[in-house]
Amino acid sequence: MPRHFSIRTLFSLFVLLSVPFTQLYSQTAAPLTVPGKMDWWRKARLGMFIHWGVYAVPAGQYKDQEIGGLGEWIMHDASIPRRDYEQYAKQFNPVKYDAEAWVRMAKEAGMKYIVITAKHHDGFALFDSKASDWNVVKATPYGKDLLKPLVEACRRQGMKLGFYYSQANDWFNPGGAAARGHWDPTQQGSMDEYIEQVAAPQVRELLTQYGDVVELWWDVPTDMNRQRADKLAALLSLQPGIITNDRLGGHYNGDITTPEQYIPATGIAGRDWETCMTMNDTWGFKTNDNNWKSAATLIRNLVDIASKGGNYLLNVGPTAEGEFPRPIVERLQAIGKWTAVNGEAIYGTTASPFHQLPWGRATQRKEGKETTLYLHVFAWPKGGQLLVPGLAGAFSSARLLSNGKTLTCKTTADGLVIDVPLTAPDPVAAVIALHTTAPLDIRPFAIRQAANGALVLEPELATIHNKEGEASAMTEGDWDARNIGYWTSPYSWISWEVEISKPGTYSITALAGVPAYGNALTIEIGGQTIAATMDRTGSYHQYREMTLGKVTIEKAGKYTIALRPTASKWEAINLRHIILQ
Ligand code: FHN
Repeated sequence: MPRHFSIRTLFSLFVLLSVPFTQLYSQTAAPLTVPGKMDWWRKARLGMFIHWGVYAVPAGQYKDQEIGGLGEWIMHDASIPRRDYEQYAKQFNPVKYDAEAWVRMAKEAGMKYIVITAKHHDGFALFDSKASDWNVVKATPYGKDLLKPLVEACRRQGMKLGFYYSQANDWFNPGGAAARGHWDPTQQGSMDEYIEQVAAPQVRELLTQYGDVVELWWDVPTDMNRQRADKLAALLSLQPGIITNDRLGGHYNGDITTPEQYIPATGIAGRDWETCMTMNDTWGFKTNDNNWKSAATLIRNLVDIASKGGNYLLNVGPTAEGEFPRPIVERLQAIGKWTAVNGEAIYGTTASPFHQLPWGRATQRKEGKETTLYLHVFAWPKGGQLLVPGLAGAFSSARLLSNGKTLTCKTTADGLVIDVPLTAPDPVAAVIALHTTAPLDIRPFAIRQAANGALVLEPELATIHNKEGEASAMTEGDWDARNIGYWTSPYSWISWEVEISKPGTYSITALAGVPAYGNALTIEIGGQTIAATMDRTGSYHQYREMTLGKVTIEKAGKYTIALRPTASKWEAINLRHIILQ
């Protein structure tokens, strides 16, 4: 047994030996019954995904052509014959690979675990596998196992390490599946033999020769059936307490759900979940993909995900020489600068207790009777006061994490008002910590009319109702101009809680971007339903004020305003706001 199996593993092995195997992997693949195995993971919040392999050599180009799509899919997308693709392996010589530096950059960014592609869909193993010669030791001039140095560096620096393994898609080893069909006769073969002779032995190698493995990240279960999945799932007991995801196939749902390239609008109730995301548009390195997300976006994504109780698995695609591209290094440094100051508001916290906040997100930390609320302010208030809508109860003080400064706060009918500096201590996400020993008391917040009588309904104060499993409408955009977007499903609807103090007849207008040929929807308020249409503006980003109709409110009071698409005439739109005037 490798010398660096941790105490955790030894303890878990003891637990396992006392549990009949049949109980370990139940039919619905309930997580391995090692008590508390998710605890560290739920505290970690931020991990590094690494997509690295032979595909970094062509890096998006084939026969002098730019190949669109994901860098790691180039063999498939350009239908590159195996014998041609093998030539890239002969050029794969990552002489600049420095595992210590990689781990240090992840650690300094505030990442608590790394998941690396041990083998992606092109079948190329980054490790010394006896199950297939299509690996870095046998097929490249580099000739050495790439995972072992990373394992050592992680152990030395206290970083947890997991492996991504493409268990079904394998475009090189005969019998492997291909999501959109094979293109090279040499790919033909029995998938069951491929599972038996390549996938299962390689997963066993990964789970027995590289110390503690904290995550096994299955991916794209093309042609996976129960019988094939069982063979692979059974191997997980080699690593007691290992965490796996929902992508094995064969109806295994693993321990975590894996939203990819998006953040679920309201998290995923009842599941641990991990949003995986690229910093540009490709997982594997591409020379010409420079569509980088800003560091601010990445930091706010981390906050948004933590506020919904999820983890962020942020991707790095190293070059064929073994280096992180400069734009990635810069973003990791910026994330590290932010987490160094504000990490206590992320690590070990749980989801926000608020339904919605107009200026940003919240996380919380409970320790016995002590609750610390962390307010992550993206849109800093202009007038020197921050309203936390609906928050009642006494808060002794508020503290700016950036400099420890104490802020005064007072309770009002609308919620807690905090006196804040006129300029944001951090333009990306400034964090205010509120501390209380009393149970949190958050009242439903109703939007009130402005002094001129206007009732402005903004995205971040809306409740977005998505149908389970449907495409989810969500808020998006810059924090000085948020909109509700991805509103593709007519079953998603939105509502606001409002308080109308002045009865009368109100016009209802919308500021929307309507790319399609008009939309139909209904507006419900106080038992009245107004049918409305939205005229085409030309694109999501061409916003125009449009009149939706009129409504008469007879009585002052609290109301719910609901906007429901008309299913027969609905196309996605971007909605910036609704105003009743
Ligand atoms: O096809 C893969 C893709 O290459 C990449 O590995 C992502 C990462 O989550 N997973 C699959 C696409 O969903």
